[in-house]
Amino acid sequence: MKKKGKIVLIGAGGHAKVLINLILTAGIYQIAGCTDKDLQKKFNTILGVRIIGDDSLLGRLFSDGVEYAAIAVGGIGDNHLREKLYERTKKLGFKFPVLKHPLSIVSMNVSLGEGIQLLPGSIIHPASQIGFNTVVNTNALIEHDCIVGDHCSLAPGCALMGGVKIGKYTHVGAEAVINEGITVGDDVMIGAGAVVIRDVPSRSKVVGVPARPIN
Ligand code: JB3
Repeated sequence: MKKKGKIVLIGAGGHAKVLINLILTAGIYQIAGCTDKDLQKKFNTILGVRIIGDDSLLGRLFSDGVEYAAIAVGGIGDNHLREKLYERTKKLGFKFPVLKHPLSIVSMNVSLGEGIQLLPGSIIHPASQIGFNTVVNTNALIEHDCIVGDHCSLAPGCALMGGVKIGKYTHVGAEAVINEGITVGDDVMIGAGAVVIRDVPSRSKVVGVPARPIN
């Protein structure tokens, strides 16, 4: 049997638990441990996985044969942190595999960037493209012909209808719905439960039904 590659998770909070569950359920990698910037957590375990120290250990881990990494910081409200961790870790040589829970569905002609995380119940329909390091959380739906940028987070239960376009770093809140053909810019925050019926400009926040801008 082929030996499983080793993966390190960067971050050891709630999102890390969800990823540990995904990786162990899929049986795809051996988890080498989690790093966390909070050194008080060092040597604790989460779901049986050891928190080995902070990110200064990553270079040594790579030299010791840990080839893969996953950004396990959820980044709610700050997807730039996910980007920073991704870029820094990539420079050390790590690869970021697509992490797909066995209960996530990826249809035909879908393009997935590296480091995408597909949590249980998420569905991506045909001809959609998802940029790298994006989280498609539990039960999120991406309909046909959508384009989602890099470093986005799509929260549980949100739905992007056909042909929606989303820029980089954007957060789509839980259970939010974005109607067919809408374009959402970069670095946008869409509140939980919002229903987006008009295009949303970059660096804005919208909430409510129908979704309206707030400061
Ligand atoms: O809403 C859902 C379903 N999930 C949320 C997820 C997407 O985002 C979840 O409920 C949380 O809101 C959030 O999960 P996350 O990011 O795991 O949050 P938290 O439980 O607060 O844990 C973040 C961990 O990352 C903390 O232990 C931080 O110390 C750690 N951290 C922050 N910056 C870092 C860094 N760890 C490392 N290694 N490096 C950093 O730079």
